[in-house]
Amino acid sequence: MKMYSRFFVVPALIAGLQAASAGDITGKVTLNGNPPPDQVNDLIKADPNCGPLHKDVVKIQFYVVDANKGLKDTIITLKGVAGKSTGEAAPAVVLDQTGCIYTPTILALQTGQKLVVKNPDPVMHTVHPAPNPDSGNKEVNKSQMPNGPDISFTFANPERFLKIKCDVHPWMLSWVTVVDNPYFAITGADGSFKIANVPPGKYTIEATHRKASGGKPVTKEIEVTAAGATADFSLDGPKAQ
Ligand SMILES: [Cu+2]
Repeated sequence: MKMYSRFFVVPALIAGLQAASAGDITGKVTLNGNPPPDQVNDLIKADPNCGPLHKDVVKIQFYVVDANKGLKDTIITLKGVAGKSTGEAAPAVVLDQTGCIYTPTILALQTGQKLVVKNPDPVMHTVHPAPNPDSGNKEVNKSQMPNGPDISFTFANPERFLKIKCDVHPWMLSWVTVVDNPYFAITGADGSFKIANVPPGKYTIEATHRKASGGKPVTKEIEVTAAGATADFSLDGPKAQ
């Protein structure tokens, strides 16, 4: 009889743990409509220092969409989890400058999490975070010599698409979304995303792209259980708006 009681107790314990455990939110963002043609970056071509670093024509892509309309670089965030930043303990996020182009151009990190900017270029850049004045984040402008040491920044307050620019090269722009919790994601090349280990509960989930749907958040209501949750979004391209 002892054997039987052991077999029954263990599944009951596992079921109890799962009821209170976190789940993953997964989903996909697609673009409704067609993206506009990419623009040619004429400024970089004309620049005597940066132009020769590129053999091919450099394009500016506002919408990165795959064959199935999956929309890359959409920021996914949750409401109702504010003030839970783990940014100070999180690994740094890297922003690279190669050929006078920021890579990636869309980033997201937490308040207090380090943004490390690298300059492997044979060109001097300035790294100039220019936050929205309402955010309370600080504007800073630092020069970075060719192959110079890394520069680090942190941001104290949440902000959507905080602009980072280079005052030497006006086409250099990167957009950093700062959140105050670890529950966020950026969609990949196929438009999909995953936010892992979200505490169970009801949330408003937001998908924000810098251009699609007018750059405004598109929201959905979800409930996360131990089995997770899914949230798919369709954001409007320029012709669908
Ligand atoms: Cu520059």
